[in-house]
Amino acid sequence: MYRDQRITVIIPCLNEEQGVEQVLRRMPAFVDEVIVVDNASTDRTSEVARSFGAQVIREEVRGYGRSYKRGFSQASGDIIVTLDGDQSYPPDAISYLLEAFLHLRADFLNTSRFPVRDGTAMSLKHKFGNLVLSLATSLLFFRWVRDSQSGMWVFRRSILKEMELVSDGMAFSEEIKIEALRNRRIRFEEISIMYSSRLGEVKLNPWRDGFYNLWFLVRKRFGRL
Ligand SMILES: Nc1nc2c(ncn2[C@@H]2O[C@H](COP(=O)(O)OP(=O)(O)O)[C@@H](O)[C@H]2O)c(=O)[nH]1
Ligand SMILES: [Mg+2]
Repeated sequence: MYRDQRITVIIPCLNEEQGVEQVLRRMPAFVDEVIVVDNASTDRTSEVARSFGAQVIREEVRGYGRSYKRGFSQASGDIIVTLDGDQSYPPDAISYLLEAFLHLRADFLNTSRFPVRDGTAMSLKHKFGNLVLSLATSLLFFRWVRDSQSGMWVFRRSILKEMELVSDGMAFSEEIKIEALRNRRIRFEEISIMYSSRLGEVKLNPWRDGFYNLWFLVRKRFGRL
């Protein structure tokens, strides 16, 4: 519990046996429920996650968005916090994020990885792709978003029923933010975090996912989704 709110953390994992251990080791004690969605990993992700006390759900169909939707359906907390299973997002920032979330009376708090301070955390190509996608999101939806691709968010579970989340893939990250920021009943805020280099292998395919996400933004904006 954090200030009388029940906290659920959801971590989607595709072959993250190294990273998930470090993420779970650093999980604050006030977190009530940790759900690891194992996206049909072929390594020991599930065993490792279970041994560190997480509840593991296995999602057989691959996809980042698909894993999250599966995780949301199992969550019981008042507030949901998300992060990758690769140790790139800081579990020790959760208390600071919750404090900001409650203080700002936000319903959806996005985190921004920018400016990236750790020189090894993100390649120039990734920085450029993220800049283009965040700029496109801001222009298309008339709202300044610094990091439309960040994987760490804090939100009230109750707002999920107001959202129409169609993406099963990497575009899910921008989609959930768009659903939050264009809904007048949802208060959207953004705050900086420290982003570090991941453990294990990168799952993102920068060109394919980057262009797809840009195309997804346009379709989302002009009513095809
Ligand atoms: N790309 C991808 N990531 C997945 C999938 N299922 C779960 N994930 C997890 O989603 C997170 C994001 O992927 P990652 O490679 O870190 O992407 P990046 O953070 O955008 O560079 C990681 O924790 C992955 O293990 C999937 O089907 N595809
Ligand atoms: Mg990652």
